[in-house]
Amino acid sequence: MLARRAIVAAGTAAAAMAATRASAQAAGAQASGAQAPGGTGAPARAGASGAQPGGDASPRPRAGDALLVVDVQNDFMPGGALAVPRGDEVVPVINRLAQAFRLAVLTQDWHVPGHSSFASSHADRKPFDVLKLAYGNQVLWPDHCVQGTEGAALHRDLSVPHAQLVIRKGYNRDVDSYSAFIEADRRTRTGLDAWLKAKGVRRVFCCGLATDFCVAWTALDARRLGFEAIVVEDACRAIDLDGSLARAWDAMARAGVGRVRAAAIA
Ligand code: VGL
Ligand code: ZN
Repeated sequence: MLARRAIVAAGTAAAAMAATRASAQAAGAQASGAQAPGGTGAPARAGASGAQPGGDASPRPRAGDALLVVDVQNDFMPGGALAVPRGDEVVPVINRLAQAFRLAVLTQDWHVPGHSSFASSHADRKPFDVLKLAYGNQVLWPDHCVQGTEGAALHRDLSVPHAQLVIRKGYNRDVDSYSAFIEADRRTRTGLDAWLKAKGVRRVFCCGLATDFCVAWTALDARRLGFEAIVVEDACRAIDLDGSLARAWDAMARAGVGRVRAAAIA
């Protein structure tokens, strides 16, 4: 069932192929060994770890807040190409939550065919192997979220009609991007940081799929870039293999990422 591999440097684990129950992926470690949530490599320090800078700690949405809805896409749903267990359960929670936010951003994992994060793009490799690419270790996934496909589409019941921005990421063939802010090369920006700052956003609430990959990387980068960040835990679902979820939460706690339940917000 689980393909488990020792990974150098970053707590890479395995993702749950729900459909096939085949296996899995790593612990929120991203491609580069540099800073995985809970990775064993030397994590880059988040910009301001520890206390939330400024502001009160209330999770009630206020001016300067935005909701980031990460990768609520068909391929991450049960039966999808890279299924997250119970991933569909986040949809009604997010729909309700989103109504409490004036600013909302959606993200989509948005890979070109033949993307370097796909096992199928490499000879003699299979999903959940780890391969060293130019920027570091990359977990190899089943093909997923290919641009324009049904698998890359947002879940049909996701309802955030007032979302002002959709950030698509992972479209550079040779660079993956779990984070909605910075690609796996740890240099290329998606533009989300500047957009949020132009809108006066100081605090982001993160939800979606998967807690221990794209949500965690997004929240950690938000901290690195100077935002307060809070993950809405019951509006996320995880891959959670080999303790990857616990490691992700640990990394987020150390970086000053808050954690709340949706009921505390709306
Ligand atoms: C994700 C693995 C590969 C995610 C995206 O959205 O968490 N995980 N691509
Ligand atoms: Zn992907």
